[in-house]
Amino acid sequence: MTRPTHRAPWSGMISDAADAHVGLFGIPFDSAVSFRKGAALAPQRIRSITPYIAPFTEDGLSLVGVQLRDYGDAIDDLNWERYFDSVRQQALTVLQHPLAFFLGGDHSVTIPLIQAFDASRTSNFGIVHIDSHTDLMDSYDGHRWSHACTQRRSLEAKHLLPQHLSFIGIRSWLQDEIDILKQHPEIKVQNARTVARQGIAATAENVIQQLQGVESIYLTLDIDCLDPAHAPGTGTPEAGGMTTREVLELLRLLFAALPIQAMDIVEVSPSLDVSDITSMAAIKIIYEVLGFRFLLPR
Ligand SMILES: [Mn+2]
Repeated sequence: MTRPTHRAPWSGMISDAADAHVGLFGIPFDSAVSFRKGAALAPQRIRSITPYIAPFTEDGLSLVGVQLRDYGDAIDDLNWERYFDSVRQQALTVLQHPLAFFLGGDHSVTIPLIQAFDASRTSNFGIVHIDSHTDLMDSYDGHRWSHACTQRRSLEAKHLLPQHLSFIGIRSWLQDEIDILKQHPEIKVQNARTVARQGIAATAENVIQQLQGVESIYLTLDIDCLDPAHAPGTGTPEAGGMTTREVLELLRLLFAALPIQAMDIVEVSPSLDVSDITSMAAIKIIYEVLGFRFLLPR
């Protein structure tokens, strides 16, 4: 009996090439959550499942030619500021690949990642934030780097204009978030109900129109954008979310039309998961995204 050749991390797509298609980096950090932990376990859990996933997209396109360089995980540091600083530094290397892919961790890890993205830009960039929350708090639980503050920190980035910030799937609010959006009506929010009523194609088209002309985009996907039925393993599940099918269709349309150069998936919490449903959803999304980015015409 021969073992399948993909029985290796990332289904054998691993490459040490400096110019590999994808640079991947894990940030196993969940000290910024407001409710339930476990997201720090996601990068290793996800990696450990990948040898059992065949390297094909759902359309049957082979991912064997896609080269993925895995930079491993950020090293623990009890000093939060120093930790985020080292994440920022390492992200600069990962961002040199055509697609940088980051695995959280809770959503606070997107703060240093977007700061690194900003630092490596010479022109304005856009952000697509797919989540049940806007994460627009100035501070939360007494901290400016909470996972509830991610996009508020992005608004401080040098190359991000508020009109280039796009939210999809929102269905939970805090008062300060509503207030900052009143100050910045140019920030676009398509909440979960809007998405359900108008459909995925219209949702994607609105984002594509909004980000027209922007030269690069960072897409952050909080797994709690999915309905808890599709992603039970997450710290702050919110009922009424998108299906995995809908998110895959949304990403397909966005990747086909927009210059997305970096993406993260955050808030997958293996210790809260059921039968790895949530980790498996993340892997499905990652593999399909590799196909959208490198195997489909743009
Ligand atoms: Mn979030």
